[in-house]
Amino acid sequence: MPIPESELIINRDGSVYHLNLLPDHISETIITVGDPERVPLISQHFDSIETQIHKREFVTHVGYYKGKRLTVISTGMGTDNIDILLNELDALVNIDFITREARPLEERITLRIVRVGTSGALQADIPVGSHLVTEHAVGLDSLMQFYPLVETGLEIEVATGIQHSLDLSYRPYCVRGTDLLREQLGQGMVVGNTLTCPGFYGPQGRVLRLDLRQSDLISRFQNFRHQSAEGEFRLTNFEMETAGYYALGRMLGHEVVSLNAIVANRATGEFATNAEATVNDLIMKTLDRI
Ligand code: R1P
Ligand code: URA
Repeated sequence: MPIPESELIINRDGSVYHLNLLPDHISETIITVGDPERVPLISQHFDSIETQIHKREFVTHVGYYKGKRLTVISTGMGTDNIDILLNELDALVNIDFITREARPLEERITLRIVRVGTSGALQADIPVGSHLVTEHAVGLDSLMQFYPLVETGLEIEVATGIQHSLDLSYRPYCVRGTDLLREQLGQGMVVGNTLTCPGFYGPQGRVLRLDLRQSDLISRFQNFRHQSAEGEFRLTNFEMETAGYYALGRMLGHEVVSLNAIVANRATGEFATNAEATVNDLIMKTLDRI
């Protein structure tokens, strides 16, 4: 059955609705960033840029780095944007835009998607200026209320434990990322478990003029532990997208990894004096390992 025009929206020029990209535009390896201004910071290292397109917060540069074709896309903030990003990227490679049918299984393409983002550490032993690769992502956002994500026993145990320790009325979701990309790109980085929050202030325990429902939210995040045969699980850092990537990546069959430049530490109260350098170092590591 063809996918109706209202579900897969194709612009008049044949590009997908929000990303504004044609199927031919993207490469199979994609670097994603939150901040649109981070896109040229990455593509400035390319040998050549063949395509530059933008719509809303989605800025895309496609080009070659040391002979390898790469795409860099900005997403803006939050997992609602990651829902758009992953569904539209997948449509570009796995749905025929002429027939509007999903490609048969044997023709499906697996994208390699690397998030290069900033993040706050939750634990004192993860210093500002370090780089962290996400092993498990836990989503406090509502995105997985709408998809039939299949989680392992351990993932459900961790998510249920977090629900109880935060006194939440819903169960968060937990997804372990794919090992291959984490090992390739995360060499020498702190390996951590990332909490994805549906906001930067209250949901990350920041108080400016508004009090929190739970004044000890940060220490609840910091002190959460889950023991299993695989060892002790603790939350290491938080940000606003990773769990959406890991969950949609698993369901759509794409390899995804989240690399985090630690710019704040909520245990010590520090913010990086040179966050740009930490992000730039992470960009160079990513380009050289991808
Ligand atoms: C908040 O400042 C933003 O920074 C982090 C969070 O996930 C959120 O998007 O990531 P980026 O630096 O990739 O935007
Ligand atoms: N991004 C976040 O979402 N939180 C932080 O503390 C730092 C960067």
